[in-house]
Amino acid sequence: MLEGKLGMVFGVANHRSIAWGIGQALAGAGARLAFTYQGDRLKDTVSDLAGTLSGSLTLPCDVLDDAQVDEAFERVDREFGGLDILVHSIAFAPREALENPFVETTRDAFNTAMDISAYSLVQLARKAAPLMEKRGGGSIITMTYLGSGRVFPKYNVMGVAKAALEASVRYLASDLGPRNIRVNAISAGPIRTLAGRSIQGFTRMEEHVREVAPLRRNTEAGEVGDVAVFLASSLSRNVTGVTLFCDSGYHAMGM
Ligand code: NAD
Ligand code: 0WE
Repeated sequence: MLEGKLGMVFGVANHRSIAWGIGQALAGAGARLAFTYQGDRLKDTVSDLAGTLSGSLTLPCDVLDDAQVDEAFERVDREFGGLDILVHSIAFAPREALENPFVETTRDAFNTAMDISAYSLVQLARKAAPLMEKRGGGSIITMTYLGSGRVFPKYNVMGVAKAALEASVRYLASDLGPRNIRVNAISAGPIRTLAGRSIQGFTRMEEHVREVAPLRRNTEAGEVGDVAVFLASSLSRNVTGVTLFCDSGYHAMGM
């Protein structure tokens, strides 16, 4: 499905990361990938994971550092000569902003969450566009959560950032569509990743999903990966600006 395609995957922290589930699925479908990691701390883990996929690259990229972002795209341009797929699987809010009541969110915490979790998609899309244009178009995929549109206790400023992210998907789709670059989001159900499992009450949330979601089970990173293969492939060539749910159908329920 993705034979000969070139991709860049942002957001692998360890083997549980949704970005890793997506990377494995894209590579399984034939794509060659560059994985970026945030900070030296993650270098060895991400290099070891990427090393299990043939032809892959590993590069540093903290989205708060414009120089690192520029360097990452320059290297991919040099080594790949273009880009077909970009996966954005990055989010962060200061811990206290996910623990205290939302009304207590500081300006700093609000800005940090928006910068890393929403603005970074705009930044990466702008950098990817010229590389994708060289290939006649491309597919940009980001990760979101149902907390963008409804209140999940303690998701707080992340919900606000995801609302901005989903709106950014639509505005980016509008800007980049004429260059045959599609922009879509996958809204995943709760998954026990580094970012997921540190949330208190995560086990209760999983139990709840298992009880009420139409498919009566939770979401796995590999299933999100398979949706990403669809969004990266020509099967979705007429799909852009959408948020696709991969959540056992949970979003459809009112009770
Ligand atoms: P994760 O912790 O494995 O991934 C989050 C990634 O964000 C990490 O790799 C981290 O290094 C990266 N990151 C944070 N700050 C960064 C920065 N300044 N520069 C570059 N990278 C930075 O957790 P995950 O659950 O795989 O999260 C990936 C995405 O999926 C996030 O957008 C998250 O909101 C979304 N999501 C997660 C769930 C869930 O339940 N786990 C559900 C729906 C959506
Ligand atoms: O997007 C997320 C979580 C992202 C996240 C996680 C952390 C934990 C560690 C962002 N920033 C931080 N900062 C930290 O210091 N998810 C979709 C997972 C998640 O988080 C929740 C959820 C779900 C699901 C928080 C409350 C309720 C549900």
